[in-house]
Amino acid sequence: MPHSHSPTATTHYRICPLCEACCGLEIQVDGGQVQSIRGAEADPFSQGYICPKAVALKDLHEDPDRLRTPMIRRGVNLEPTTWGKAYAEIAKRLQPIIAQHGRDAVALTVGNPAAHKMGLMLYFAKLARALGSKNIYSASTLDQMPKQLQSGLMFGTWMSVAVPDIARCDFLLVLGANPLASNGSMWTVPDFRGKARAMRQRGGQIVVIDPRRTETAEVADAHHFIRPGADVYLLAAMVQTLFAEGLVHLGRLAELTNGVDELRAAVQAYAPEAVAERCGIAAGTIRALARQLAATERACVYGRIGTCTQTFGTLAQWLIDALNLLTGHLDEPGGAMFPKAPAFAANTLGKPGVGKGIVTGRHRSRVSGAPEVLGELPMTLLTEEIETPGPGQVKALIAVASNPVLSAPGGPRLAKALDGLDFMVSLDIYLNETSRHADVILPGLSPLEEFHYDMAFAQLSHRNQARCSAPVLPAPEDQVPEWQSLMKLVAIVQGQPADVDVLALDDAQLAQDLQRLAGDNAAAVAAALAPRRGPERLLDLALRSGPYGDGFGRQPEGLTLAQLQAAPHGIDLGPLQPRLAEALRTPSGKIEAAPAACLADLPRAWAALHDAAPAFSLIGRREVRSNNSWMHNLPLLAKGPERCTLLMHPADAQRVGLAEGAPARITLKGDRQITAPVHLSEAMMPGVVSLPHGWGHDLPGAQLGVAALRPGANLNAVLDETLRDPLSGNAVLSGVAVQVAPA
Ligand SMILES: Nc1nc2c(c(=O)[nH]1)N[C@H]1C(S)=C(S)[C@@H](COP(=O)(O)OP(=O)(O)OC[C@H]3O[C@@H](n4cnc5c(=O)[nH]c(N)nc54)[C@H](O)[C@@H]3O)O[C@H]1N2
Ligand SMILES: Nc1nc2c(c(=O)[nH]1)N[C@H]1C(S)=C(S)[C@@H](COP(=O)(O)OP(=O)(O)OC[C@H]3O[C@@H](n4cnc5c(=O)[nH]c(N)nc54)[C@H](O)[C@@H]3O)O[C@H]1N2
Ligand code: SF4
Ligand SMILES: [Mo]
Repeated sequence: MPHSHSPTATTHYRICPLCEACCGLEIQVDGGQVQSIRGAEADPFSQGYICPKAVALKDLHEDPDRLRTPMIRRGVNLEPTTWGKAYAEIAKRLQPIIAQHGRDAVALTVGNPAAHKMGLMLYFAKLARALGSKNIYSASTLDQMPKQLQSGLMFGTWMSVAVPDIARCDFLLVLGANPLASNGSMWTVPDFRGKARAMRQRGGQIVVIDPRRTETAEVADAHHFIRPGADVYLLAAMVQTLFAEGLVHLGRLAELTNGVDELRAAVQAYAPEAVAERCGIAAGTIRALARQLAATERACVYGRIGTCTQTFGTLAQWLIDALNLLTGHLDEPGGAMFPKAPAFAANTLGKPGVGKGIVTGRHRSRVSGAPEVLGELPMTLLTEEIETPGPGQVKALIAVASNPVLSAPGGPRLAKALDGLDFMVSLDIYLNETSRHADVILPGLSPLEEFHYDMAFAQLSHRNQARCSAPVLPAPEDQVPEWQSLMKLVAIVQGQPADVDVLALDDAQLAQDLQRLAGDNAAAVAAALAPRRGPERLLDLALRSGPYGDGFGRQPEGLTLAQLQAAPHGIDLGPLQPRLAEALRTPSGKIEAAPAACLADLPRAWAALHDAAPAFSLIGRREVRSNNSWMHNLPLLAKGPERCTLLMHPADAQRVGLAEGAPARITLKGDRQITAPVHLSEAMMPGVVSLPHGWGHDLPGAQLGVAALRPGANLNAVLDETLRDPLSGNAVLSGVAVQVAPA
């Protein structure tokens, strides 16, 4: 229903691209201007829920600092230029580097917004393939790579991620996640607060394990502090308890599971008494949690970024799903279930129930020898690959929607390394902390100007669904969509001239792909997809050949993009269904309860069990009005109290001589230090301090007028880029030992 009084106003429905909740928005436009943004009540998935970030889409669209033309370096300055000149410069500079130093000399990074823009996601993959460099880096190794690796090892694909079926769950154990602030992650669940309330109203319980008594803990039934990085011990002791007390019950999955005996043997020494001190949780509490999980018919363990960004990240993810499996809660209503996405899900393709599984370590990083995981190397190793001379040294970088100067540990060292590159391109909508190092910046469209479909999050949804959005506003005629810029880069790294016709190239690539996928039917399929192009065409192909699709006529009632576009609020595909027998893609056709890589890594945790506690452990946090490193330039979100503060327990503060509001110096070692104001909080576990990431907008050369007014401190200027989970390559961002003193 239109809310505006203006007769010329139009109403548009748009999925919010700002976080993983994927809320449906209702946007009123008049005279080419956004008049209002509110939750779309009729959206079957989000039912009207939104948070303040969605309203700030207007600020983002109108932000005068948002780039609308390419930028090119002239001396120390970046200046506006034409698209033609920008592409020509890239070809002129990049092609000789590849010719002289080889493909590995060009590195790619891709950041978080690419998960929310299908043009970026699909065409970044094409660029990586065309370039053929080993130096591919992404935000995944600052985030969820342990979850993806564990899911791949146990269930066979990198996106076979089990998510809580909250609508039917009666006991939810949450570790290292704060969905009340983050709105959920690796679990697309708009309005967590409402769903948690509904769950508790019908008698369900939520228990939170976190070194901070978070906003989520406040709405839960119980909260237990845990010493940072100790989740592996808590989880192993819970698994041990299940075995020791005869509480293991796999149910119908028993005959579909390998490795239960190996799992039992592996955790045998992890009695709750052995780990209680390291966890900061009493042995009796650990046992009680295991018993409650086993005794509740519909229950689920959910762990998120706090359990990933630590040195035992993959082990923790493994034990989380081991608990779900051993208590009969995997693939069961109310437990941890596998969404069935309408498009792009590897666990809906090919032969059901068996597959190639996943492999890692097909190559290693040149300097530190870290294994490739999901085709990537750890983000924290990019700096040394730029700094270290020799064959294979990184000489050029293409950064796509990625701001590692703020978002990766050791940011200032990376910034210095970027200045040593021969050439750098950023695809970014701002001239910011990272793109200021580029020789060419190619901007993208505003989200309101683009077609949208959530490739990744439909695979992680608490309910099966298909939704897409048309552009709300027309794209300016002189701007190029990002998929076309990426296609241009594909051509350039293949040695083609900068003025190549990217639309023709896209057509040619599709024809090749269809030949492979559809054989004799390739021409008919291509005709059925016409006249769509680019990402929309690939989406139509994926939907129609997907599990609900029309199969290009084989299932005439099935889904097509045209059908989806005719449903303004999308299509509800119902509650999650048990589907693991069909969804498995492991070579054995079984759930691997004890992956060899995890078994081999577990002794490392045992060896560290008695490591001394540091004076202070530094952890991160998220707040509703902030989003990683790039939404601090939007006035609506930037106003209000200072957000980049160091939370500290009052007793700790008193001990080191800090009072509310006083500047604290946080030191890793030597001159690795930052300063942030203290905010006293009883919600902090003593010995643990918390600072949000993504701040530090005071670097010269950036063009962020609003953010620069209150820059905050860069947490990643102090964190240690040498710490990572050896299995997944994920950075350690939590529980890092620091000193805190008055500044
Ligand atoms: N210490 C610490 N560090 C962390 C984390 C933490 O918890 N603690 N969290 C980590 C996590 S989970 C993540 S995902 C990463 C995120 O880190 P990044 O992957 O670097 O992502 P953002 O910080 O969101 O920065 C996004 C960049 O993309 C640009 N951008 C925004 N929209 C668009 C667009 O539409 N097109 C293009 N081309 N560019 C766009 C922005 O201007 C910005 O430069 O940070 C990680 N860093
Ligand atoms: N408003 C807002 N929303 C966001 C983002 C944002 O920046 N702002 N970022 C988005 C992104 S990219 C992501 S990946 C998601 C992340 O979504 P979440 O995983 O929900 O992230 P956080 O809110 O940081 O919650 C992580 C929690 O882990 C706790 N923690 C830290 N160390 C440990 C530990 O060792 N053990 C345990 N058990 N807990 C620990 C922290 O105290 C914190 O409460 O959020 C997304 N949503
Ligand atoms: S919760 Fe996330 S998806 Fe929903 S409105 Fe807020 S930012 Fe957008
Ligand atoms: Mo993330």
